Amino acid sequence: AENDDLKTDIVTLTQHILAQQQTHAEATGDLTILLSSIAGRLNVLSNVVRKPNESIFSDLGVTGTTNVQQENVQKLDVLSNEIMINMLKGSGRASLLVSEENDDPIFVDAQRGHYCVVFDPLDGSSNIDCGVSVGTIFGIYRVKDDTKKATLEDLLRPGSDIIAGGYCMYGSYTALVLALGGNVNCYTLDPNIGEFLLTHRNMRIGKKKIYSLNEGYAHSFDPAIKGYLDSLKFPPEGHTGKFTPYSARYVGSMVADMHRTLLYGGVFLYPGAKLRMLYECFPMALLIESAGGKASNGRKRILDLVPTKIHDRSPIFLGNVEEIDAIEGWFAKTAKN
Ligand code: P6P
Repeated sequence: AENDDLKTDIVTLTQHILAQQQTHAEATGDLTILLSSIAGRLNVLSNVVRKPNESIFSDLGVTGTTNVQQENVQKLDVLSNEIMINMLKGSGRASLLVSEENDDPIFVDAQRGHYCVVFDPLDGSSNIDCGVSVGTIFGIYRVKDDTKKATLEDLLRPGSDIIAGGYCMYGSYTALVLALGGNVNCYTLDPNIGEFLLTHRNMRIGKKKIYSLNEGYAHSFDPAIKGYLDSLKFPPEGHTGKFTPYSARYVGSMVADMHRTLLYGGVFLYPGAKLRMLYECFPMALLIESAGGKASNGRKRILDLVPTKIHDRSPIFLGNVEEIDAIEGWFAKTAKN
């Protein structure tokens, strides 16, 4: 038939989430509406990030202000943040928002505000000017008590209470990777129709031997990290025969380093307490665990951590189970010495 070359089994993100909703009799559709609202806006952000010279702010560059992390804020950070906040308020499904760009939490009077959303609107934005992939990271929690207004207690709880998490990477292609209901699915944006299409169903972490971290901090690495890294780079004492060292890959944009780790495998390390628990560590830990990997702070499962403040940070090691087990082994061994 003339349509043979037209793929007819395309599944859009909204259709796929709706299909998953059907499997939960008690589902009200609120989460579907929230996730579809987020996806719709990530499509807009993908456009904004790629055409900075046409974005609302004509002159790019530093705004001169700094965010709660004392980092220079690129105008696209500000724009992306406003786009995300306005969309989430408009969805009527979220009653508490925490953004990397806002010192304080944002409480929303929502018609059905059963969810809290945490997000980094444009992670890795210091890479924008050199054209490296950046991304949006988000996590979703359900409020503990529907009869009460949301409070910070709805977020200062174990990371394992997160019910959905994901990122959207604005790279050579735009990929939205979502962990929901124990599965990880990747939806790739088709810019011709403005839809995210299901391209990787039930993702499982790859198995390549790659390690990823900023070795510029080697002078201050914990002995456990130094021991672990040396074991990837050099053959053990007395080793004979072939030795295949790991490959080193580091983009410096968490979403890009995470996407590669998920697709290809390996291990991503950020030993310093820089990455934020709520909207970087927890969504990435949910994703990597749902894809058969592991995420730890060297001593504890990331999702077992409980933040005390909304911008709390944590060291994070994520990737193949055997790599994270090895890192935890090095911490246990060096702690005894
Ligand atoms: P460093 C980007 O600024 C970021 O928040 C993450 O996206 C990235 O993984 C990390 O910081 C890079 O930090 O210290 O290597 O520049």
